[in-house]
Amino acid sequence: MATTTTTTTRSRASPQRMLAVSASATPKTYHGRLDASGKKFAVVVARFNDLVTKLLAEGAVGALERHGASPADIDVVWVPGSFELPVMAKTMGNSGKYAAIVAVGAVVRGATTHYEAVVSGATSGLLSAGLDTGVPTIFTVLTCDTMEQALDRAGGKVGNKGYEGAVTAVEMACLLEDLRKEGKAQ
Ligand code: INI
Repeated sequence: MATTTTTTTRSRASPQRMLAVSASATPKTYHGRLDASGKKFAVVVARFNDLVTKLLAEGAVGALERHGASPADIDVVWVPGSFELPVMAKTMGNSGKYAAIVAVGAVVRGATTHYEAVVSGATSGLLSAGLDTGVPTIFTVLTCDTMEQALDRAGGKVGNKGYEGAVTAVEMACLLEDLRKEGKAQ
């Protein structure tokens, strides 16, 4: 059987040698821990459709506490409607006090003629708030056709999106904390 010893005779920078080096290295992989202890969170909630948003906010606070946040480290701030969520999230994010912000609202198509305006304002506004502040700003705004669909997602048969949003907030806060410790995020 033919054998080869070519790797020992190639120059140090040969593609084969580089392949061998990179094959032995492993990428450093980061996953957000789910540890909310010692971090401060804000839950900004729209009062419009508060039958739904109260349940979402309760789910969010429950998730933060379940993952170790102290109740004293959770601020719940009520604003009139989902359209007002971005400005509050942005200004609170800019305070530098919060590890993450959960923005909670419920926009129901049947309840408004300006559904699209409210949804697009909340969506792009919350995205900008997170990007501008660098504080994870979690989009927990239900956009539903009916109140029944909204209630299904606020502790009903489709779970509680407030709870899920808060878990996302904890994951992002932990990821950023870990990356910042290593100088890999600002
Ligand atoms: N705000 C909501 O959060 N959900 C809605 O369904 C809604 N509807 O139906 O109009 C709504 N409107 C109010 C809006 O968010 C503002 O508070 C208002 O336009 C004043 O800026």
